[in-house]
Amino acid sequence: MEVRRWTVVALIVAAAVIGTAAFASPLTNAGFETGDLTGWTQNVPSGASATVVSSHTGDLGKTYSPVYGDWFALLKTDGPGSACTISQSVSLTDGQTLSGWAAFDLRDYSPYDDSAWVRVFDGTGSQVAQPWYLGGETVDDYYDGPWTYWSWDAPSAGTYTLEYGVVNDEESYCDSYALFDAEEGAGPEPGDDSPEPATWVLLLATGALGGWARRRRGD
Ligand SMILES: [Ca+2]
Ligand SMILES: [Ca+2]
Ligand SMILES: [Ca+2]
Repeated sequence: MEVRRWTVVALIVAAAVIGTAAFASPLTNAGFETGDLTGWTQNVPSGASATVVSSHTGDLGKTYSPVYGDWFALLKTDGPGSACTISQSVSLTDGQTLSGWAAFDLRDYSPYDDSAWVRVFDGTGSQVAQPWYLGGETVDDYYDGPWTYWSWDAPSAGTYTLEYGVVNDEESYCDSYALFDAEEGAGPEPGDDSPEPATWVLLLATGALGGWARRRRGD
């Protein structure tokens, strides 16, 4: 009987370890904690920029800090029709999740509706999803938007390309900014008060150990 109990405990602990590993991002340098764009392919037209920064101030005065760690990516427009992007190809399993945080510092006014996005392309280069998008047509002039969480689950196993982008609308004046960050390893989401699945498993394991110890003492 004792061997069986230890087997159950070992299985529970193993599940906790696997559960924790499942939260690690499949992306390289997902949160830009190298302090640069290592792992990302840049498509930066003349006049635009893609940098990694530790803070940014919107033109309405909002101060942005990293969601995770010390760094986030900051993309600035040029254009029109000439998007500034960074992208990364990644091999995903069926149902595997990509997630992160994005914010838009619009610095233009109607009808010059600059826009920013998170897009996913499949192995043939076709767009399969746009998990996050903001354009000047839906927000106030000079909008300093909040960090917003996005996530996307791969519909099947394969190689996908994640793209972060920003673009000017109609003309090249009044450049806007898009901000991107992501979680690189294990840990709870900001604002999420409920325990992660791995935490639940650990709590169950603790309970199982406690029950076993009580039985050993004959309580
Ligand atoms: Ca970061
Ligand atoms: Ca703004
Ligand atoms: Ca503009």
